[in-house]
Amino acid sequence: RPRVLSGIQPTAGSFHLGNYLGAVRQWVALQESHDAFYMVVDLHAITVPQDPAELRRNTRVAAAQLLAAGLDPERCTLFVQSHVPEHAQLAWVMNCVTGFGEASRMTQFKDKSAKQGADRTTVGLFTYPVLMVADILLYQADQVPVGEDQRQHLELTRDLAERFNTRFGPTFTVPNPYIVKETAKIFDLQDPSIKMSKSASSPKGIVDLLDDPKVTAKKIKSAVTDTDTVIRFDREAKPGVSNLLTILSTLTGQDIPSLERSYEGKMYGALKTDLAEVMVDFVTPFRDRTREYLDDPETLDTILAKGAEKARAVAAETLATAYDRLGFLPAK
Ligand code: AQP
Repeated sequence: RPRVLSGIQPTAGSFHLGNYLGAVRQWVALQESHDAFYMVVDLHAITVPQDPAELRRNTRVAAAQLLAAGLDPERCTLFVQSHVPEHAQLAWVMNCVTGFGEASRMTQFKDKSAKQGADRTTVGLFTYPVLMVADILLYQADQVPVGEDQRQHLELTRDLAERFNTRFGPTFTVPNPYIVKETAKIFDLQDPSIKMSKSASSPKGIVDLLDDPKVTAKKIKSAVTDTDTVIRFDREAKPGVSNLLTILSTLTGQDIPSLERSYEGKMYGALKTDLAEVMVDFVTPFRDRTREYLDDPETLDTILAKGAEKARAVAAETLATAYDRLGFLPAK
């Protein structure tokens, strides 16, 4: 079975609809056909300030949501990144094969650091993509299911894997991105020219999966569309409507042309009402299941401990090979 690896940050508590449609939904499907490793990336989360108590809680909330979304610990390896120290260890190695200029070209870093200002930007945020490289290479992943915003980091991963392999001998699998075109970028409900995002979206523009379902319905109903009246998929001319169609199509399994046909002659209100209903039907059981996992932290922590053990077995082997190739003297 080919291997997949991916991660999600525990920063905000609730996942948003973009995280789910762009990434987590694929994770659930891929556990059936792939040897799947999924993690809550708490090391990545501390690249921006975190309150310790909240980080601890949000890490459990993230794991609970992944289980609620359908990850099955019998079918995949689910763990917390900091439970596997090899991530930080290989990240250091990969930092030392990354060019400073190369890292400086990462657009996500440029955007985020420009917003925060140099004094509030950590060196950790700068090397965030390199930690991600280490995350992926440790597991010899063939594919990495992510949203479009991670494409550049995946290219860096491929470059660094190839560079290391050329310099020191074959060590790492060169991974491919696994990006589902239709849902690779879910847009902000209020500003459909930007991606739905924790750091850039306004509260009305982002759908948090753990929100009160009534709030979610309201956000869908007040989504920005356009002054036209036709319900048609056209990313350029009708970004708001197209985003709503994408979300509805993915959650119902109905393709976009058939949705367009079913809304012929209907107003935007009809589309929004239907989508609001579909969303409420989706998030209500999701919230309940998440809460059930959180009500039993012992079981949750046991799942994560077992996951970390399985992950470590793979990660330790890769790190040992990399250390050996580099010429580190083995510890007696
Ligand atoms: N809008 C999106 N559409 C599709 N996929 C998305 N992802 C994020 N936003 C969208 C994908 O979700 C996965 C987890 O990403 P993350 O750990 O970076 O999560 P985050 O930090 O909570 O996501 P944001 O909103 O993107 O945070 P900001 O903007 O603050 O950095 C990834 O696979 C990502 O591609």
